[in-house]
Amino acid sequence: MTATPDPLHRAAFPADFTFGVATSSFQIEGATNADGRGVSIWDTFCREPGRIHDGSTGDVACDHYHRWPEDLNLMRDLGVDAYRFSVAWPRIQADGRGPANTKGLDFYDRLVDGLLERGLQPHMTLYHWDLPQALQDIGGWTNRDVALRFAEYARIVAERLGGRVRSIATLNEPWCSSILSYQIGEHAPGLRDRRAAVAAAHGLLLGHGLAMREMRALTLDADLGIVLNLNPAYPASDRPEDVAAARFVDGTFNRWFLDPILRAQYPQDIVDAYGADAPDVHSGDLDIIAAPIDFMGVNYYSRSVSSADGAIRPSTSSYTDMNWEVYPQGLTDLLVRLHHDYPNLPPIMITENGAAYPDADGPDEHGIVHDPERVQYFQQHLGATLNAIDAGVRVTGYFAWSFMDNFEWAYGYKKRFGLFYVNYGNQMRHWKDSARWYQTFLNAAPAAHAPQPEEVIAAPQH
Ligand code: IFM
Repeated sequence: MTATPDPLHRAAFPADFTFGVATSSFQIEGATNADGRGVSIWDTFCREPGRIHDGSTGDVACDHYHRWPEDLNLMRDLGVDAYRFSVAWPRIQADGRGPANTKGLDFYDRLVDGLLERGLQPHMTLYHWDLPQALQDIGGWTNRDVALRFAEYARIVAERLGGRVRSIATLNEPWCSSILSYQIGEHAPGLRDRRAAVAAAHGLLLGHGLAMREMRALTLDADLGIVLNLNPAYPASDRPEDVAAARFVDGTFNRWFLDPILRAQYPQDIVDAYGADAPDVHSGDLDIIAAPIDFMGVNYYSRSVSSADGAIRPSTSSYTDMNWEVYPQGLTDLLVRLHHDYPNLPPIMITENGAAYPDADGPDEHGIVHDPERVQYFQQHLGATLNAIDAGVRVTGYFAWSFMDNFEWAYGYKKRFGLFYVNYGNQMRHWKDSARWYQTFLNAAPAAHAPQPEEVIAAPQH
């Protein structure tokens, strides 16, 4: 295995490796009433008292709906190859069905053209949680009709934009839009019902498979796939009960989504554990869900450590502002494990990786935010990615989460994940040291000698 070069630079990665940044529609766009957009479940959820920690909404967010040209300019200055964004379903079909809203499609059309004009590859996600409220009113993802509506929406968007984007992911993190949303109740629609959550997970996967079928029929050049958030589960000890606890976490979090997509089956141990709450799988569903994909998107943030008595928090580790353990080795382990356990695995794109830190001091007198912990987080996880590539795993891209600070769901605007700092008072974007570091990493030629610190900090071009 090659040791991670110090300092790390992109030349250590395969020449065609894609580096990008990622966001999602509801977290940045704002303009929730513009141009015929319908109401999403997150608009509703934000208005329910106590749901969002700081009482905020997505009404303005980063105002990206109006400021996208400046944001794309910043991405170009940053030097990334690619931008991963998501399409807001209620902008395309206000109630989740029926004819497309042209003005909604026009927005993403301009965005895609704006990316291409700046030499940036568009990577599009169709569903990053902003379900039209009208579809929640008929049961959301627990209603199989919603999976059919999703396939129809996917066709509409792919017909209009699919010829110009590099990849299309159907869903982002179906664990979050099912278990976290219908069982744990932390995300919209905020239910606490395991049976509904498991049904929603199945509905989402079915929607993914049906959307794949619709989009394949269009014979696009874009790669088609899905994005899962995966959480490697480690036992706290070798005791059989701790090992079993970790296996259960792995089963509900990871295998529940990986196995149907890559093996056309649900993991039997978890089907048994769910008992009467297991999903109602119709004949043919699993073949639809297991339609071949061109890439597997992996979002990695942290790991879990399980014991028979519950989750453990290793005391020697450091934690991000989300209280998530910083554990880069988990990314290498996860990628290697996927490679070994799933013979049908297509190339992996790391579609999200990043860390929230408070950035409490805000911009300094030069307008720069100093975020050394985030710089270190990115360095460590890019190194962990490189180690997996060296171990033989096919990883083709890495997208930092996030391009800029944004609406962090139930946490509102208090958690900052951005490479760029957003002043929500005046909507100014500020470079953080992590953005400057990424810029240097992306632009640096392989060094013939170990550069001194002043050589590796490039001045931002903005
Ligand atoms: O902000 C989210 C994103 O929407 C989905 N993946 C995890 C990120 C950090 O929580």
